[in-house]
Amino acid sequence: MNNEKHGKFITLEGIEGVGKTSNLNFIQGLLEASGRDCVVTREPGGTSLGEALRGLLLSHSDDNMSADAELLMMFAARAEHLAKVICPALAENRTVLCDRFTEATYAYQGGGRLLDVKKISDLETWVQGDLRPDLTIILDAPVEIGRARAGKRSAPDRIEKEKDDFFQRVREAYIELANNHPDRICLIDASKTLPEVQQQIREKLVDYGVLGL
Ligand code: Z5A
Repeated sequence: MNNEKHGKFITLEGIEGVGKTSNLNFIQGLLEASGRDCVVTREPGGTSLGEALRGLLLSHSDDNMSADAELLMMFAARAEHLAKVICPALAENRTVLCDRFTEATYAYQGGGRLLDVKKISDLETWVQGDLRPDLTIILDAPVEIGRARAGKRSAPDRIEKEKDDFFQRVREAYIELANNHPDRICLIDASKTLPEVQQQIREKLVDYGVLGL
């Protein structure tokens, strides 16, 4: 893969219900006001093949899907997303704002499903080469807060139906990722009110050089 990139690649992560969707438009607004041309996308998804895979991954049509099949489908969707959307946009100097990316695989398939992290890092290298997000914002909140917020909406999908201990491991894996890569991954306290969360996000975008002061 040709990983020559010019635009900024920003990803938003966290357990369900922490506020990724609520904050995506806010971040897009800040970036566009600063003159960046944004592409907003999501994983799994972002292409017609990726959205079809998302449907298979999240629906209850195959509740007993093996963890390896789930992992490979996440990366199949990602390979298509990189080839058709992310890499072309970065090459055109656009800013890509993506709702979840590979850190979700480390958190959910590694932390949640307890898959060998080496399988994930091998696929990451194969599919992405040396491309990594310039900044990953992890919205962090206790599992009970995320689940209570998410629970106010629709019926749980195939992954959302997992138990609290699964999401506790997902949360811990996200915290570990932030601790291991402070140069490109930051944690936000998403248990606060929405305006307080957005203030923290604004500060991090400045700290990481995405926004001017
Ligand atoms: N997945 C995976 O396993 N491996 C991978 O590699 C990838 C993904 C890429 C995709 O779901 C699923 O795929 C996900 C991980 C897995 N499964 N799970 N769980 P998704 O990302 O599309 O959906 P989600 O994680 O389930 O997100 P969500 O439930 O839509 O949550 P959210 O976007 O973070 O939350 P929200 O919709 O913005 O907010 C939820 C509610 O809380 C809403 O009513 C808001 O008004 C409210 N809210 C938000 N912020 C606040 C604050 N600060 N205070 C009070 N209330 C708030």
